[in-house]
Amino acid sequence: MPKALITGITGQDGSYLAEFLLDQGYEVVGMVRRTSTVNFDRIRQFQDRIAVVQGDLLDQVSLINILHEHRPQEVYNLAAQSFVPTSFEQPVLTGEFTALGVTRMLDAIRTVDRSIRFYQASSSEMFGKVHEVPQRETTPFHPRSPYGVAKVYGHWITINYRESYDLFACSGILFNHESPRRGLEFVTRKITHTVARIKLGLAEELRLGNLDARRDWGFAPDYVRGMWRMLQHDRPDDYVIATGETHSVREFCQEAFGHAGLDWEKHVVADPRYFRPAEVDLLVGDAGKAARVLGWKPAVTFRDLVRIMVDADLAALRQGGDHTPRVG
Ligand code: NAP
Ligand code: G4F
Repeated sequence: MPKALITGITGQDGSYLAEFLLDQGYEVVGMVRRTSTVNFDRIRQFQDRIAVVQGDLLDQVSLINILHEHRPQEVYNLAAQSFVPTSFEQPVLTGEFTALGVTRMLDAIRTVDRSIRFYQASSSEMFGKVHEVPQRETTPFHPRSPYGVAKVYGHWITINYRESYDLFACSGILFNHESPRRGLEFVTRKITHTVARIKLGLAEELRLGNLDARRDWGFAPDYVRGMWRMLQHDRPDDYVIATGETHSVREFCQEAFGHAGLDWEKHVVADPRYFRPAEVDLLVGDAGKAARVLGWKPAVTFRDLVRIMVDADLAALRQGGDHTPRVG
């Protein structure tokens, strides 16, 4: 039975990846950091089928100990401070988690077992102020936030360890991917969750920032398949994973409110608090290399993604009531 270690297992992608790997017959070890109350909402349904271990990307000893004790063949490094606005408020901490955390894990692998295959969760935020459209593996980076800068570091240190120590290390440049498990502060989930609350009479307005920003939005379960395929190939390499379609935040609103039978213009309010010091205006990826080499293709379209998310938020609110933590 192959064994995989996932950092960031309590996040959106970590939870889908763990389910996918369990279905493939893997033994899954999930690394979680210590918190005063447990935060296992996304992994509760399969928690008894995985090993949960404590570790932190800030603490290299914990990473070395986990690798020694559990001996995984594959490591998926998904843990990060992943919210772009927070990276402007906490740039140093973001660098510690999202940039140096990658080096800590790579060096732990170099020390403990160089045969481990390593996946780094890189991001389309690295393209930032884009130099070409669509963006592909060879497009130059121009990050626009401390988060984007930290991810560029993570990407290059992954390549550096591959070239220096012959590690099987891959960097997956994933464009935005969403799901009903997306954190509530990210724009897609903020929209679908508020649409559901408005529909059920629990809210009246949705306050948003830049409606003109365009993103290439895919479905997270499709994207974790891409991560796995990278580590099954016979050579380590870097791949863009994207749908090839781009839509504005405004279009996402239109689709989400429309699906619930609501008029978005009656509810969406512009709020300068949600604008960023520097914006990424347009992202659209070319996943041609992943299609050719890995046979990867997305299954869920933009329209279906919005519907899946709105329907899930409506169902959850109808079933469980409104326990929404107030964000932002
Ligand atoms: P997410 O939901 O924010 O999850 C982040 C995970 O990282 C959580 O499990 C969090 O644990 C963990 N974490 C944060 N700091 C840590 C630390 N110091 N030590 C150990 N664990 C730590 O993110 P996601 O959307 O699943 O994304 C997964 C990865 O892909 C991230 O690296 C993200 O930057 C990258 N990425 C995401 C997208 C996207 O569109 N989703 C696109 C490109 C790249 P807690 O539960 O304790 O907070
Ligand atoms: O949903 P967002 O916060 O995602 P963003 O910044 O694109 O980052 C996400 O995708 C990256 C991949 O490209 C990941 F690496 C990263 O970890 C994260 O998962 O914002 C999307 C767009 C932005 O242009 C933002 O300015 O939506 C715009 N927006 C407009 N109003 C808003 C809001 N974003 C948020 N979060 N909240 C708003 O009220």
